Amino acid sequence: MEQRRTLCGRDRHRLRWPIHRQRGRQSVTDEGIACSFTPDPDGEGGETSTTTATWTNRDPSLFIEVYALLGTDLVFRNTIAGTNTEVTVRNTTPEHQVALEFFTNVNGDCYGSPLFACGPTAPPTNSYIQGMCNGVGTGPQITSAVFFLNFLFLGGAEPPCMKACDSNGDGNGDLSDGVYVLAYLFLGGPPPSLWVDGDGDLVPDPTCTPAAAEDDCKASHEACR
Ligand SMILES: [Ca+2]
Ligand SMILES: [Ca+2]
Repeated sequence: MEQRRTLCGRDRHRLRWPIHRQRGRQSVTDEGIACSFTPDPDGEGGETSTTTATWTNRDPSLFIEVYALLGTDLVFRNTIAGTNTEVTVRNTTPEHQVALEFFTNVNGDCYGSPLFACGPTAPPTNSYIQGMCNGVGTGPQITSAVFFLNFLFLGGAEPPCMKACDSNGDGNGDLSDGVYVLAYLFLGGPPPSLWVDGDGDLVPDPTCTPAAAEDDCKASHEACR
């Protein structure tokens, strides 16, 4: 065993991909790799931010090489024992992926696996229909305008997706948004600006819009799930 380890260690750079990457250890992890990102605790730059990768390891390798991957920029970080199922890579950003290459000997020759890479899991994107402040149904009704006015002035329930209550799209949520919805419903006023004409009849339809991070959208609207 020791002799084979030495062989793999000695030859691994010469035998690095593309020579052997598509052979050998194609399925060393049972369920792929999962990653999570931990930002710098003091929030002042990324010196101590980390990305941790975990995986199952049903067939331990001789060793595993660990890389940080940013776009197409692959940077070697370190080599860890083949029995590991977790590694933490430092000085990463949320955009970084951790890439692993598993090495072993096959018939006395050293093989590296294809790269297994993962990035932090993006939070799910909530979607909303602009103008539908209460998030119920498929388009604004008088109840959604009343819901927003209740929230603004009477301490009513918080909207599931605050951005949706900005019916006229001016960036503020206020009384004019309730008026805008009522004008749309009863006076032939324009629909909310984020609606698009989904069926081609030249009339904008209630449209699910993915919320941006700053949109304060805690849950998807019922019709957008
Ligand atoms: Ca508004
Ligand atoms: Ca339409």
